[in-house]
Amino acid sequence: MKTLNECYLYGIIDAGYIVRERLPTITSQLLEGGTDIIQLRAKGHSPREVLAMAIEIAPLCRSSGIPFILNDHPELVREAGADGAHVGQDDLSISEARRLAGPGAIIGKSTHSVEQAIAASTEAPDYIGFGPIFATPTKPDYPPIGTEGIQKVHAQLSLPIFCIGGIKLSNLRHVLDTGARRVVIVSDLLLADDPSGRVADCKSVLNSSWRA
Ligand code: TZP
Ligand code: MG
Repeated sequence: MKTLNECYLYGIIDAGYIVRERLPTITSQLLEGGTDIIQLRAKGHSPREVLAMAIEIAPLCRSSGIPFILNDHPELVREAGADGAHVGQDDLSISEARRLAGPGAIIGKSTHSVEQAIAASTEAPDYIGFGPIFATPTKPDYPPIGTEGIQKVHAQLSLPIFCIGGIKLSNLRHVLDTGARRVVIVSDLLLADDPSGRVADCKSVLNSSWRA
């Protein structure tokens, strides 16, 4: 399986954007395009529904050698055949999520400011999300934090940092120029006419960018 260090494009399958029946298709499209890591984010769905969705996605990621992360629900990681869980600021602690997800699971955490990112790093997550960089309909209640903090978090922290929120093919180069190395992209991949092609285009921008 790809290590987190090798992951630059993180695709989230947000169930709010996808009709249920298309979950396996969109997963395959993201994988085909070259997404490095995938998360299932199904807000408002019951644990049973999340598990059922995850069980469809996990084997596809597994056979591509790509880590598969559940948003919330560390307790379902093993049963779903997932590789880890992602927790928010108001969710379980990293250590509690690790305990529930089991040995070797990847645990990531959302952060919404430089201060939160530094605080989160003391809990030793495997990676952090940092954003929303720009306003986004995918997470409408969170004020955008802009690109100013990006260089600072990268200077202060050595764990993988995925910038997130309103990032698209059209602004990806700009975000990388402000210091981002790794990104999460949700709606721009899921809503593209050709999700696999959009992933591939984003990957080539990421691959062509200079990295410290
Ligand atoms: N956390 C911060 S912004 C965000 C999440 C889950 C949503 C990002 O979605 P999009 O569509 O790429 O802006
Ligand atoms: Mg959460």
